[in-house]
Amino acid sequence: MNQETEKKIREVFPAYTPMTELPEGLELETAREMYRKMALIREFDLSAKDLWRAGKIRGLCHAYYFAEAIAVGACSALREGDYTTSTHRGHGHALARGADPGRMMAELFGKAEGCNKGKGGSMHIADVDSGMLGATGIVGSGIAPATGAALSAKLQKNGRVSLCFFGDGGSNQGLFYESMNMAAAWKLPVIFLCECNDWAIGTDIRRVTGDPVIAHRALGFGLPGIRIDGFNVFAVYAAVAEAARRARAGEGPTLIEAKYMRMLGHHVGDDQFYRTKEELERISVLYEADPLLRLREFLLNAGLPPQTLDEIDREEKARVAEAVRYASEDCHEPSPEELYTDIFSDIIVE
Ligand SMILES: Cc1ncc(C[n+]2csc(CCOP(=O)(O)OP(=O)(O)O)c2C)c(N)n1
Repeated sequence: MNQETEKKIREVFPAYTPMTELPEGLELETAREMYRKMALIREFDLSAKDLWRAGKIRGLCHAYYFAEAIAVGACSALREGDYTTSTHRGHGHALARGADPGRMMAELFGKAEGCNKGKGGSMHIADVDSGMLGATGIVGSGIAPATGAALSAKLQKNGRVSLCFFGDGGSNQGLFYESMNMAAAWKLPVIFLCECNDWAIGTDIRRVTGDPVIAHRALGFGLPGIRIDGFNVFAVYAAVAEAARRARAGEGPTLIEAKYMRMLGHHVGDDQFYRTKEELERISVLYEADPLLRLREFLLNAGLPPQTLDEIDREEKARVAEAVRYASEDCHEPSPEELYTDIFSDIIVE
């Protein structure tokens, strides 16, 4: 990226940081696989958007477009067995933890073979086997279960860490403060990761938030709070790796605010007429900071041949196409008898 473009990006997005080197402890092969995960999420959500707009899937559907570096950077710094909770915008979180795209797409189609037997839809994907305890349409409500999972890890001394994703809108929910307070007092191994895009549907953060720097809120609880570039997958990885190290060492929680920008509407059917033409024009420079393209550029500069990355793009596109085919052709509508089963949660966090 040339200096002129970088300057323009910083004017709109001051959190921008260049991707100059691999973070400590991260191999180039792992970074390449992070690219694969980001490409998968991008393709999955662009397909879901088209399918929703074509009337093939029902219920609200929120794209993780342009936030891919946050889920992938964060989940790559976690270990198998660690816990995550998610939001209404959770496809990226589930895929980054390793959930199966076919079963996820079946869930979006409301099919019995879906991760939640077709009863949850886009906003309620859970994949407990991969550590994804659940997404939720109730804004901010993943924060308390993640704190509870961290308490269970602490009591059982199993070395696990719990990470909750939530938005800047979610950060204005009371249970965020209750959870942070309890986690700080009891030094629970939990990471609070705010995906801050400055918008909650059509409400600008500055209208409803006294101090729009979410990271500052950690101060009141005696915790470290950091703000990072959410378009930079390495910055996210490094911040979560350090927070996880702290958590496993018994030093307690961390609040991370990953800044990014929501380039599409709130959900895939939202044409966001509440954003002015001037704002949309102003942020259009951020297409130059596309998190997927930034990682691609880094990998090319590190010596990976373009063919390798093109091949990954093709493979992940094919995976998503197969997921759509599976969901629409091979899967079944749930039977009416299923209506009254699985109504209450029986997930036991071991
Ligand atoms: C408790 C609650 N209040 C309001 C809503 C309606 N609602 C759905 S998404 C949303 C905005 C959430 O914004 P944010 O947490 O910043 O996440 P983003 O959509 O930006 O990823 C709101 C207000 C809801 N689902 N739950």
